Amino acid sequence: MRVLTIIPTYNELESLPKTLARLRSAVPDADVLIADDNSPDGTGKLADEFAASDSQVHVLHRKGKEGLGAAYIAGFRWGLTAGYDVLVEMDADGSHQPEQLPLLLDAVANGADLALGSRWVPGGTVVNWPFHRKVISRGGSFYSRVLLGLKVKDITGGYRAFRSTTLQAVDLNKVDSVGYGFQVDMLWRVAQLGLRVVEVPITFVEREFGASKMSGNIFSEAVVNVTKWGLTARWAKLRGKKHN
Ligand SMILES: Nc1nc2c(ncn2[C@@H]2O[C@H](COP(=O)(O)OP(=O)(O)OP(=O)(O)O)[C@@H](O)[C@H]2O)c(=O)[nH]1
Ligand SMILES: [Mg+2]
Repeated sequence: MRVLTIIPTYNELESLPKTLARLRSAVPDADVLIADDNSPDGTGKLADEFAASDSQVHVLHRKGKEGLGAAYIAGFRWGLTAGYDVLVEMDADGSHQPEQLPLLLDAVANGADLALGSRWVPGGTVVNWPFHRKVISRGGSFYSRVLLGLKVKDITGGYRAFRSTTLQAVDLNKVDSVGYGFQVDMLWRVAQLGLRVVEVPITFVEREFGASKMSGNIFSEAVVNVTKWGLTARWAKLRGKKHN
């Protein structure tokens, strides 16, 4: 399996070198694509330096901050064109431990169309998160699960491995969510296609360096979208039943 790990970055000068070094040593066969949104702190330039000295590291320079979702979509397109079999999402800040990537890759090798790193299944956990973050994450997953009728426990998690055929089956042009909503959006599309989603327990470690890009807008985007998708799907089901 040819694996590409996509790492979106926005001002991750301190975190990126550590994450990259850990990834290259934990899974040396996996190539890396850093998708940088023209970070003012020079992360993109640093990424170029890594790429210059390591032929398995690539950089996608984007013109400005357009959100995590847009960076991943561009990265997916790049990876699909280059012919990778598995495309991985990984944060730059160390929250997604590169040493646990083999667990996700094993799940794909064993038949998963999408392997989800999960904090909220037995064996999964979060290190260094304040109580309110846990409540938001678990509450958000619970709300999405109930509204969308999904069985997955960690719906907003962003440590994921997609089989290339899964991304080919999803209409990427239609995915326009920006923040956490992007993760829910992708999962909702994959689930609707009836593909095989497998949750893998991970230990998520809160970032040590740099600033969070989580914002109120990102949060409300996710809540609004999930509510819209959930109600639309229920309405369609209801109408379908009435016509029968
Ligand atoms: N290219 C790009 N990357 C982004 C953007 N927003 C966030 N990222 C990256 O996406 C990853 C996740 O962002 P974080 O800020 O860590 O979000 P978070 O994990 O929800 O927040 P924390 O828990 O505070 O770390 C990091 O690697 C960021 O650098 C963006 O607009 N463009
Ligand atoms: Mg983070």
